[in-house]
Amino acid sequence: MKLIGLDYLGISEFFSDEELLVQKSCREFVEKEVAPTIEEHFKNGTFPKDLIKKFGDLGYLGMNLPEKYGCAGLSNIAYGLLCQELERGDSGVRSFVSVQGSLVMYPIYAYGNEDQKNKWLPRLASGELVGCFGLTEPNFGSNPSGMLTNIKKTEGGYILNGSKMWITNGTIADIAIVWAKDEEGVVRGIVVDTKSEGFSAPIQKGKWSLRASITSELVFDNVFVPEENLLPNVKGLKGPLGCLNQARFGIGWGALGVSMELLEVAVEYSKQRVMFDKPIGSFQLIQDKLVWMLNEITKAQLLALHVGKNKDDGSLKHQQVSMIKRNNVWCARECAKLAREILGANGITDDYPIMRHMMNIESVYTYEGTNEMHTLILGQDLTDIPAFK
Ligand code: TGC
Ligand code: FAD
Repeated sequence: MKLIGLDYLGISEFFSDEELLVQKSCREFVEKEVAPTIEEHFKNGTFPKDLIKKFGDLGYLGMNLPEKYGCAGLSNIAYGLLCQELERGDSGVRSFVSVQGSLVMYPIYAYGNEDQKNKWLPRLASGELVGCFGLTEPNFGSNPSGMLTNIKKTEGGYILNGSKMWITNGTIADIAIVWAKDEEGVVRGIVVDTKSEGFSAPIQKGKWSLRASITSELVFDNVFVPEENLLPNVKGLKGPLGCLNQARFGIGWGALGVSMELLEVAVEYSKQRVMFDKPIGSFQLIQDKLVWMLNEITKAQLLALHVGKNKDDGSLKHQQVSMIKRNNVWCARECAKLAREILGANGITDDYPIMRHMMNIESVYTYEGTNEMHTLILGQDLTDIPAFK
């Protein structure tokens, strides 16, 4: 089997047949189930909820987690290719799968006890339950260590107070993984049943980006959380940051899917569109843009492949994840501008996916650590000097 789509350097041989099969079947799934309705969902600001059960049936939710919890147990590279194909469809669709698998199932898997894993993972894997991940607060985005959301011990559990902002899937979630400080000021992770008294999740409106994705505020007004919902096996900010490594990895691959589609659309258009009696693809200035995209996408592919190999063999450093997230989302953002230029006026219409991807990628550039945060993480790794403050 071979990679579908751009493979300029012939890297198919570095993927297993199982991984290539994931790519192929997800490509077909996106063409059949996502592409026909995504523009309408984007315009209406709705998430295609009918996909949730289908994701579950196909093993897309927590794909790289073990089979014993109802997951597919596939490699991290397979998960990366899944994200690539889903995001080619739409960043909002990939976001749903990222949040569910990397930010909700992963912390239960990595920091939960056996009872918690058995209680929640199989139902999250099947799509019966939807989860969300609450880290960001209105005044603490890039710097989550300042969070004000807190838990206080009470009989049989904890009382949760505070609020979270910009939370993907918040309004439709059955459970929320919430990061809050305990009475000693230590960050802890808790699983909050969204039907609890005092919990609300109003939808955030007015987005021009990631419109086919639900984004919400989470408000906790004296919410009681039972003792058994505290994730016992992690304390401190490394808990949520450890989850972000999983999601940032998937985003790095997802952004590749966007870049690849943008290049394909731009190449096709440049061969068809005639100006000054010639296809615009015959002009050197157009070819320069296409080759820039080809070059950067190919480098981004190699980065994704190698970071994926490191993740699969257990040698991955979180700074390497910052590199793939930073580079590959930047690449997609630049490709969106170039593809839009090549299509001229047609580039701004919904006849092509360019503006939707361009608007989506603005969120992707900011969430899961802004481009600047990842620059500083890498800068610290090089110099041993943190430059955040
Ligand atoms: P710092 O002192 O550096 O670290 C605190 C502790 O955490 C450890 N650590 C990590 N552990 C695992 N993975 C990582 N990536 C880690 N980075 C740091 C560190 O070793 C330390 O451990 P210990 O044992 O010494 O306690 O923490 P800091 O407060 O200085 O923060 C560093 C900074 C700025 C890099 C971090 O806060 C950061 O990454 N900020 C960006 C925030 C962010 O990415 N938010 C994302 C919210 S979720 C989201 O956007 C979901 S979008 C969902 C969708 O796809 O729709
Ligand atoms: P700020 O931190 O206010 O940053 C503003 C600007 O200042 C940025 O350019 C930033 O890079 C820059 N900046 C900040 N500090 C520094 C510095 N030290 N040096 C240089 N520049 C700096 N969060 C969740 O917890 N869960 C979710 O599910 C989730 N989903 C999201 C979905 C969407 C659609 C969006 C847009 C966001 C989502 N987020 C989520 C929040 C996201 O993680 C934050 O938006 C992100 O971490 C940045 O925080 P901020 O928006 O408050 O920006």
